[in-house]
Amino acid sequence: MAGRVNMVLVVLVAASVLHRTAAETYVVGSELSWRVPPNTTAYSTWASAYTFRVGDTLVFNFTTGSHDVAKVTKEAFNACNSSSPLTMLNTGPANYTLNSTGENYFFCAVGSHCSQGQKLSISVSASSSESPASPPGTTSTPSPPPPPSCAPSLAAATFSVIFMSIATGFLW
Ligand SMILES: *[C@@H]1O[C@H](CO)[C@@H](O)[C@H](O)[C@H]1NC(C)=O
Ligand SMILES: *[C@@H]1O[C@H](CO)[C@@H](O)[C@H](O)[C@H]1NC(C)=O
Ligand SMILES: *[C@@H]1O[C@H](CO)[C@@H](O)[C@H](O)[C@H]1NC(C)=O
Ligand SMILES: [Cu+2]
Repeated sequence: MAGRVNMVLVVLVAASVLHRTAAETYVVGSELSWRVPPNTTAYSTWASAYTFRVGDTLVFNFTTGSHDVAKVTKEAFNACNSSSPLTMLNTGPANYTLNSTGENYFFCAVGSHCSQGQKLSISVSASSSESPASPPGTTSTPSPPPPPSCAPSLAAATFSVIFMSIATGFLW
């Protein structure tokens, strides 16, 4: 009896180690932080290194009053139109926890910062969806890439528990 219980425990512990559900936190722009960038591709280049998921948090690091964060529609994003944002974050640093899949659009509504490139569009995946390898990361960013999806290992672990229970049952 003890052997069977131990084996099941080992599998369950392994499953919990492999199954990382922790949401990621991303500092937007990494060391650039949230400011008027030196070029208009800086934030799209930064975003291309990551796979964003619902539940992950974006940290917009800026000084209150110098910048802000407007979450907007695609149309407003393309036009840098800040007249009716979906969400406004005025206090920096500002955390935004992603809560919807698909494209999410953000820009700074101060002055002409948006048209100068202080804008970020990201593609957000479902939190539990399976994702293959991380996209090729830019070597200029120090942040680690997001962990791989945990779905396959959890399925494998569950199967192992069932299989071992049956197998040890037969041995008795
Ligand atoms: C744009 O600015 C970012 C941030 O400073 C920098 O990493 C990147 O190399 C620049 N890209 C170009 C094309 O100059
Ligand atoms: C924002 O996120 C950072 C990093 O996780 C955390 O240290 C900070 O306390 C958060 N700030 C707020 C206001 O939640
Ligand atoms: C997502 O979060 C924002 C900011 O907290 C909130 O305004 C918005 O209603 C949320 N959307 C959904 C679909 O929960
Ligand atoms: Cu700004």
